Amino acid sequence: MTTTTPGARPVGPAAPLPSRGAAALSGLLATAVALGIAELLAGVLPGMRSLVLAVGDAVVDAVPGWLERAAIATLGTADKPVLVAAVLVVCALLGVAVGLLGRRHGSAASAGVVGVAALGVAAALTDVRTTPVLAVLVGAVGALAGIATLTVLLRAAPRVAAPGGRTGADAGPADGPGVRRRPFLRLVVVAAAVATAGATAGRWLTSTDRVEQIRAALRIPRPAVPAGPVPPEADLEIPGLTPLFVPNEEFYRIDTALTIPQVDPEAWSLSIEGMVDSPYRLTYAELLEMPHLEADITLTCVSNEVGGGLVGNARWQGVPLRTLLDRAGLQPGATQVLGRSVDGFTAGFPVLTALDVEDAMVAVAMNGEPLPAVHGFPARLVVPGLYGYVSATKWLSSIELTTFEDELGYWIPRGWAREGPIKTQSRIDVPRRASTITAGRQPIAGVAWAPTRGIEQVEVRVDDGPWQSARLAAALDVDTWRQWVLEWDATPGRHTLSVRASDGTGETQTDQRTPVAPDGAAGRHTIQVLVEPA
Ligand SMILES: Nc1nc2c(c(=O)[nH]1)N[C@H]1C(S)=C(S)[C@@H](COP(=O)(O)O)O[C@H]1N2
Ligand SMILES: [Mo]
Repeated sequence: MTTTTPGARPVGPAAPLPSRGAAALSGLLATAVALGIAELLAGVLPGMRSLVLAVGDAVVDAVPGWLERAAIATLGTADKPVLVAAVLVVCALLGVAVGLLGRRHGSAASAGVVGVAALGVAAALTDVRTTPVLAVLVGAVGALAGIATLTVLLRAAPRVAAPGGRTGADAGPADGPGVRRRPFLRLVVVAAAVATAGATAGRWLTSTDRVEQIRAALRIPRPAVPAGPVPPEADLEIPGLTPLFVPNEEFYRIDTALTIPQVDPEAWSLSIEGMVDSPYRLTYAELLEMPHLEADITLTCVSNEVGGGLVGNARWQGVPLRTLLDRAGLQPGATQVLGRSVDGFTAGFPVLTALDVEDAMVAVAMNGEPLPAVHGFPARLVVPGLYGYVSATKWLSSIELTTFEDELGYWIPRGWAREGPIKTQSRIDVPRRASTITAGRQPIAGVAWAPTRGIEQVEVRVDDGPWQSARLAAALDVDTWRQWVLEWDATPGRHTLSVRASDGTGETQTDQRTPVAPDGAAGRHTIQVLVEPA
């Protein structure tokens, strides 16, 4: 037998091997050093991303649509940290395996380290933000650092006699307690420090601070076409009722991005391309200089359950989509407008909608400030009347004119409908579901939305009673949700409250419940409350 363990001492058969614990720890640290170095390089090099995040993104991309939906449903927005943690745990386990392998088979262990790095590189190569040469380079440097760490640690690791080897006083190089631990432990501390420092520095270098500073210093020009004034009767200001405009910090967030894309507006541009006569590019400065439109638009997610919180209303400002399309000159065959994000996400909707829906825009501001990073800085699409998954591309990098035969948006092959018009919906905010309130006069209040059609009527039913018309807050716009309230004389006992809205076409929400997939939940929000005697 020839010993190929990295750092194996030149001894004969059944030579003492690094102890299992020390070998496992060595492998773990070798992997950590490899990842730490890769993180550091990813932070320093433009055109390079974290290999860990690249693997996470690749997992998101690869899992079937139903699993992705289930993950979002059970974990909510915690799905992202959970995924990153899972990738790290798998790396740690692979590291331990490599370390144990290294006890006897050094070159196989080195190959294992290369394999772990190669997984990261393969994932990075599928990422549009990564320069391929850099990914390979970073993977190679990380792997070399990992192999070096493994070799040095295993060489210094405390040893035990190999099974079947010599034991007792005769055991030779097998270590007595405490004999060779100290140099090994010193190296362990060094390796852990290198890994931690690399990862921390890398993360810090890619941190949000820089783009956030640029964003904070921006001034968005006044819109050429401002939104109308907000009449005081448009917000009923009932405690517990969602405000007419949801503050940016509270606005729901849905996207596939593991980490929020940090886009430097100076380096960014938007291209209008595909089936157009004259494709062109706009810089951020050019986009700001064009005449802007301001509009109050309610945005919602197709994954919003009846009564759910994946809906919000904001004042958006940007360049009308029609202006941008007109300038490019649409070719007759073009039927789809496909927005593409800097991270590769896509969402598409019919050209007819783009031309018909007046307030569809490339937005640069949300509620009076530059788009927050999570909501798509520097620019995103907002199209009234369409669920976000087919329209509201954040971190927009291109608008491509194409057809539904040639290309489909990100979510369509994952089990969602090709077209996603928003269904008329209403939600009870007050009283809260399953809450206890006191008998007497109590408001039942909430919001209702049917973007592009408007809300004409909202009715509330208590138990099996008649449908009663709620009082509607003043309408801002057909694209904006409306608050509503019904004063209720609550009597002691358990009660069931239901709501239904009718849109501007006169159509009333169905009571037939459908799940969110494939084209959005239908059905009426119904809650139970307990009324206690006053
Ligand atoms: N780049 C990118 N844009 C995206 C998404 C995404 O995953 N990536 N998700 C879409 C979906 S499904 C919705 S509902 C809206 C949500 O926008 P918000 O996070 O600003 O509320 O963004 C849309 N735009
Ligand atoms: Mo969505």
